[in-house]
Amino acid sequence: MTDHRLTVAAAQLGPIQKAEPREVAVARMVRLMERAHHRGVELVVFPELALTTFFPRHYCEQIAEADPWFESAMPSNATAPLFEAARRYGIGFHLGYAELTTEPDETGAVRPRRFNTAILVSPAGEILLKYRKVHLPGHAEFDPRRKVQHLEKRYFEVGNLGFPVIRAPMGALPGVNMGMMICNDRRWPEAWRVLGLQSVELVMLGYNTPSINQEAGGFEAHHLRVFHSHLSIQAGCYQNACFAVATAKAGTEDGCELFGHSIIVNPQGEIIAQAGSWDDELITADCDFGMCTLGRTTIFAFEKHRRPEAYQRITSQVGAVAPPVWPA
Ligand code: CDT
Repeated sequence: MTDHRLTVAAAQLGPIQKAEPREVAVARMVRLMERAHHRGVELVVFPELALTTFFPRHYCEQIAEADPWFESAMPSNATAPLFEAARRYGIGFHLGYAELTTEPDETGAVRPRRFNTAILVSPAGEILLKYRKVHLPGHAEFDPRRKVQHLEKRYFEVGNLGFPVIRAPMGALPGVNMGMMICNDRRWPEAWRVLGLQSVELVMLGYNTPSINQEAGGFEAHHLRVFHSHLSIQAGCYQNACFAVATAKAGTEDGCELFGHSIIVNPQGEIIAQAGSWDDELITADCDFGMCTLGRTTIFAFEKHRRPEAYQRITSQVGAVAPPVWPA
């Protein structure tokens, strides 16, 4: 029987404080890759913005003041040890980071651009796939009502690469269909379905999610924050017949708590591994991609059952409209 299994890990990171240089974070990540190697892992998934503190909680009047938190080269001197570890151990990895690039915008003007980005790197150290976060939560201006800011809309542009999927060798497998999303994207079924429509088998995603909802638009109990994260990922996997490795940054960072609870989920929507600490922690699972077949050929055989003609509102409309009122 053909073996379709890949051993994957979520490499959860404990907090990275504001003053900590990225070299310290990279050294921690290399240690996690070494542990992954000892546990037979073939692909490691690191969190969103894994190299620094979650800096969108800090306000800078001039956006360029935040540039020290961004990477303008990948790899760089500071991140090269991750690529070297990948080659040394023969392990692929997924990395989230803040990307500063100079490239044309939609009008053709060449200018500095900032994205919340993730890459997938092969065991040979080549970048196989890049994704730029589409759903940016939070706000663009300083909000005096909030105890903690969430300024992703200030520091990042909306990702312009869609939701790409690549089929590439990984571990002992000749090809795995791999795609990415970042943090808030996991709450949007549209993102999962766009990946599902490209036959994704493994979704990699990193997140930084505060334990407390600072939006203060209504009460959200602490435990429900974790529940909603897991619910979204488990539903995404089930409805698109894929695995997901969802990796958190966890613990108290710059005085703000991030809830951790990294998970690996199978195509039945079951959690097959879960982090128990709010620290650097490696959780692993064997993903048998043969498990994707059941959903894909039965209840979620898209080619047989999807009705895009009835979904027109999904792409033509952004906000919700009010329904007609009865009686007409
Ligand atoms: N990083 C990220 O996208 N975090 C969001 C928190 C939203 S609160 C403004 C999340 O959806 O987990």
